[in-house]
Amino acid sequence: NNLRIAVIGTGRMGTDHIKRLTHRIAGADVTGVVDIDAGRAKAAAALAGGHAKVWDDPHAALSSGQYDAFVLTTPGMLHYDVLMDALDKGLPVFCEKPLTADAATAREIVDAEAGLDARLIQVGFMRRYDAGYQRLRRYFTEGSLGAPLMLHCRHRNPDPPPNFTDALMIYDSVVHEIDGVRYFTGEEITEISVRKGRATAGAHGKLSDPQQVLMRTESGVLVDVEIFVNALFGYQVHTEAVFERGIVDIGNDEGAYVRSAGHWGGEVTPGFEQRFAAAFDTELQGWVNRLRDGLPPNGPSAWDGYAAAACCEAGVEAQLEGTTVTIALGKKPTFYG
Ligand code: ISE
Repeated sequence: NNLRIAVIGTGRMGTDHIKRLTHRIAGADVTGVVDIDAGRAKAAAALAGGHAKVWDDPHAALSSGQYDAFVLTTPGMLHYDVLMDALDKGLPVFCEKPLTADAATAREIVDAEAGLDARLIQVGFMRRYDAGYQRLRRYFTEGSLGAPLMLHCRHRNPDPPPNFTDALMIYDSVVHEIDGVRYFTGEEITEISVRKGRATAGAHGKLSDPQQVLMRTESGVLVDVEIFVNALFGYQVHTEAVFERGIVDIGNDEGAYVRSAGHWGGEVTPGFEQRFAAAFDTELQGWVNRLRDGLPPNGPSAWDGYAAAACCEAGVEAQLEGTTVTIALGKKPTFYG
C-alpha cells in the first residue's frame, strides 16, 4: 500500500515536495495538506491531484488517524509544537531544516525522541544526497589524500526570501554548510565566528550581505563560508576541500558547455530547487522506502538537527558580538549511535 502523507505547510518548499511526491516518488500519495491560509491549502491540494483533504490545524491532522507519515514544511519557528505532538503520537515526520528555531527546543526534541523506542524524525539536510557531496565525502572516509585540513565553501543565492534577516542567513542558509562540515568530517564543530564587511548596495532590507563564517572542528579542520544571498547572477554552492596530498573541488558549473554566436559557456542554475532537485528526490524516495518497509528513517536525525541548531545559535551570537563563540553540545544519547 502507498504511504498516506499529509504535508504541513504549503509554501515554497511544501509545494515543491507535493509535486515531487505526486509525480516522481513511488509508493506515496499526498492525501492531506495543512495550511492556515485556506487559499494556499486548496491550491496545494489541487497540485496533489485533488484527492488531498485540506486542514487548517496540524494537530487535527496528526490526531485524525488518516496519515501514515507527515512532511513538515512550515517555517522553522512553527516546527516544535508539531514535532512534539507527532512524537507523542508515535508518528513519523520528515522535517525540513531547521529542526526547530533554537538549540534548547531542538535539544528537547532530541531528548523526547531518545525516550522512545525508535527514530521517528528525519531532518531535510538534502545536500547529503547530492552526488557531488557524496563524492567529496568519500575522500574524507577513504583517506586516499591524507587528512583533511581545510574547507572553503561558497553559498550564493540570487535573492533572499522576503523578510530575510542576518540571523536567517545563518539559521536558514549556512545551516547547510554546518551540516555539510559534520557530514564530511564526521566531527562536531567546536567554534564559530562571523565577519561582516562591505555590504552590497542591492541587499534586501537591512541585511549585511555577504558575510564570512569561520568554523573549526574537533580535530582542527578550518572552515570558511562565504554566504551571499543577494548574489543576483543565480545559485551556486561550491565546496573545496584541502587535504594533505590534494585538493578536491565540487559544485562548479555543470551541464552543457556551449559555443555559439561568438560566445562560449553554459547556464547558471537559477535556484536551490533546480540545483538540488535530484538530491531532494533521492532523499524523499529513501525516506518513503524505509517507512514502507516498516523501518525507521536512516537519514539525518534529530541529533543532526540539534547539533546544527546549536551551531547556528552560536553563529548568531558571534554575528551580534563580533567574537568567537564555542559550542558545547552536551551528551549525545546512545540512541543516535
Ligand atoms: C533556503 O531555505 C535553502 O534551504 C537553500 O538551500 C539555501 O540555499 C537558501 O539560502 C535558504 O534560504
